[in-house]
Amino acid sequence: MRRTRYFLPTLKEAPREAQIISHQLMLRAGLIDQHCAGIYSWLPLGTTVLQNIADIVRQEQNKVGAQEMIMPTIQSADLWKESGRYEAYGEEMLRLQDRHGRDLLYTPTADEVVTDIARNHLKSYRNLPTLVYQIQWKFRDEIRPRFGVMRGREFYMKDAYSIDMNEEEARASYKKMMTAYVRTFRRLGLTAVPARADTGPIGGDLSHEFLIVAQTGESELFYEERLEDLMSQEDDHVDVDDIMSIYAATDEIHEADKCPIPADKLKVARGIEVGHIFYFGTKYSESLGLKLAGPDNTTIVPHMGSYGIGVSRLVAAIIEASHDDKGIVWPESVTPFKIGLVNIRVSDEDCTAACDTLYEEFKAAGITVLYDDRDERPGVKFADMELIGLPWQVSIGPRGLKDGFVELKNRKTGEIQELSLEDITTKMQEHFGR
Ligand code: P5A
Repeated sequence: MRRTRYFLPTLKEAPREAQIISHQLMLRAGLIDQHCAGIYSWLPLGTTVLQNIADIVRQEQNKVGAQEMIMPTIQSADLWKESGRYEAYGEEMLRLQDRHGRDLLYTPTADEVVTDIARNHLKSYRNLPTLVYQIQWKFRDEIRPRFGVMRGREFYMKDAYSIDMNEEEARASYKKMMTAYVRTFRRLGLTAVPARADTGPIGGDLSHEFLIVAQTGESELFYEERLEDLMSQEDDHVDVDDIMSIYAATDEIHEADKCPIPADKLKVARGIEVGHIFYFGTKYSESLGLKLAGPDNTTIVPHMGSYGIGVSRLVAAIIEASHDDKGIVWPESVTPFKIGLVNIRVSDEDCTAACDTLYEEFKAAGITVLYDDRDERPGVKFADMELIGLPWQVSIGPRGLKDGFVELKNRKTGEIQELSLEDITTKMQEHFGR
């Protein structure tokens, strides 16, 4: 993508209303635009990151056998009246009416709709286990939306739902999802801590919150240190029983005098909740009358769970976990472009020719690249590149070119290498396995 053609409005200063670094950087790097309180437009750069995160979430859901579907954002209130949550949900629910005066609402979650679909279409225990998910916008009329997309009113969530014939099978689905979560957060370059949590208004009896350790986190977190290593190791292997056996709790349920972890192994930190999973038994299957034929002429009431990941919140959480004083430092797995190519002097013919060639080569190799071809001062271009945080910067100036080299900079380490024009493409192709 050529920068002269790309809609990327960067800002030198952060707007005053942005209190935390991720919100400041998201506004400055042109990822989002505030529409009104807690509601944002995603600009091209932000949209690409959001979709890259959603893709990783999707791949890991598919890998454990969850099936993607799409449920409505506007839902009929009838179903919620039936489950008893239309009144109970309170002011966080955005309620609307259609032209016939029928009550509707904008989905804050889809437990009711999934249960309704199941009761319409599932007949027998042989249809179980059923594991489905969607990646869909949600709305919660938060009383105090803040920190940008971290706590928005409209936000993007992956919500999965499991339907099983009994508690034992439901716990197996829960562990499957837990495995998918561990792999997802590892691939996003994050260390997420799965903390035992109260189930809150969702109800039920088994629940974990996944929290990213960051100073600006809203929750306080207590956990055994070795959990960090298990959650951040780089392979696909997940020992879910081991992970679930390790102590981790938020301040809501942590009791210092009952903590099983010796003080020298206990870590205390702040965390951002990026995921929350629940096993809630027969809560919705009972209230909405989901019954299936069981074995030997019996009837079963399925056991259910629901599993959320805050996809839009993750964009902010990744920035909280990965930035420096110059800007964002994207992990390679979610970066909007792999390479930022800087033409230091567009008026120099050789320089521009070399940049154009390299740009075409990267594209041909399937490596995404943002090419800063603007007629701007180098300082402005470099500051922008640092701000938007692409993992690799390639810069070409007349002086280096005369001696036959271009500069390759690693955004994270700051390490700079001088390479020939030929070597740079090969090196990047090898690095990205192209
Ligand atoms: C689980 C899936 C649920 O809604 N029902 C379906 C369950 N859980 S939850 O914990 O309430 O939300 C899941 C994740 O969504 C993110 N999230 C938010 N992100 C941005 N702004 C908000 N206002 C917001 N509220 C929830 C969190 O990451 C949460 O873990």
